[in-house]
Amino acid sequence: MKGLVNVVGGSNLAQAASPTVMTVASGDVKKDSAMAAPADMADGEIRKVNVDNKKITIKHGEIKNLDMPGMTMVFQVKDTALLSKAKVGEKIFFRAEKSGGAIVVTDIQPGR
Ligand SMILES: [Cu+2]
Repeated sequence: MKGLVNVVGGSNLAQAASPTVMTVASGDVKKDSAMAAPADMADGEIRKVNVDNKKITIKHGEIKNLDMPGMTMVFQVKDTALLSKAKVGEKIFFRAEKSGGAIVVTDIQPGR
């Protein structure tokens, strides 16, 4: 037989095509530059900051993980440090979670 060309030279494809699995790492999205809101974060605008009481008032959009429509409301914050950089009027992305019957903001990122 003539004309048969062996093109199966190796198995490089297997390596080149190894899929990148997208995982949502909860708790550490800080390093991502925020071109868009991370899937588990809501957008909002800071209306009031109360460092002494660890509270923040946010006019927020839909919070999908809490099944909450947009509104203006007061949140507890997990850590006062989150408030140190918070400014009234600032657009943010934030993460809110239910914790012991309260809704607690666990992360705040600069928004657009
Ligand atoms: Cu709300």
